[in-house]
Amino acid sequence: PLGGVAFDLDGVLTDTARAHFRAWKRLADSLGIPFDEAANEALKGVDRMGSLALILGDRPGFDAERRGALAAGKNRWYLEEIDSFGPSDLFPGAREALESCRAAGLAVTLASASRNAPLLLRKLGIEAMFDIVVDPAAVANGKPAPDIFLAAAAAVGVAPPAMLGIEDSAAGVTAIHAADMAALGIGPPGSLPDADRLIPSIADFRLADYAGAA
Ligand code: B16
Ligand code: MG
Repeated sequence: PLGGVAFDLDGVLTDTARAHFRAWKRLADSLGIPFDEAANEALKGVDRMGSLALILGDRPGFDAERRGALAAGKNRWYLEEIDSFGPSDLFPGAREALESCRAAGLAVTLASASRNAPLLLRKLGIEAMFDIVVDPAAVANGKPAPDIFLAAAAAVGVAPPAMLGIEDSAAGVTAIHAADMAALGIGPPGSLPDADRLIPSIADFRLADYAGAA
């Protein structure tokens, strides 16, 4: 039976995937590097420095110091994007999904690669709904490595095969499976082919569909 759920944040509970895209696009434009929504798919779920590395590719002239400055600049633009965020920026059904898991007695965890996740949870007004929020700075390897999902399971004492991971990114689905959890994908039909099940949005989440649940 299901013992816990590991939620991704960006693109699952709120539409920050757009905000991240716009901030990366601004950075790429400033460097004259082509970047579009298709290229952005590969960045979803990937941490800040890893995303920057994907954008820069093998272009020369970007040492660690310059990369740090570029990443900091992107984050300032991203913070501008989410400055006005509040509870109304939760995706429809996000709060209900969290509530249904809590009501069923499941461990509710957050497995977001974002270092801005605690700030965003406060803005969205859902920080109290999580039993634990994994600190991405404390795990060795980012998605698609399983570390953040394994850390979520360990923190609540649930065996990974009894966890359901929910993700909007290919890197995240790979990470969930590498952690030996079931993967629920959020995205349009045809996206995330490796997910065990795909629903268009968190509003379509029905806990009973994943049980042996609770
Ligand atoms: P930050 P998630 C990820 O969050 C985003 O999908 C990804 O686009 C972003 O680069 C990453 O967080 C790091 O975010 O720059 O705020 O630390 O999808 O894992 O919730
Ligand atoms: Mg995501």
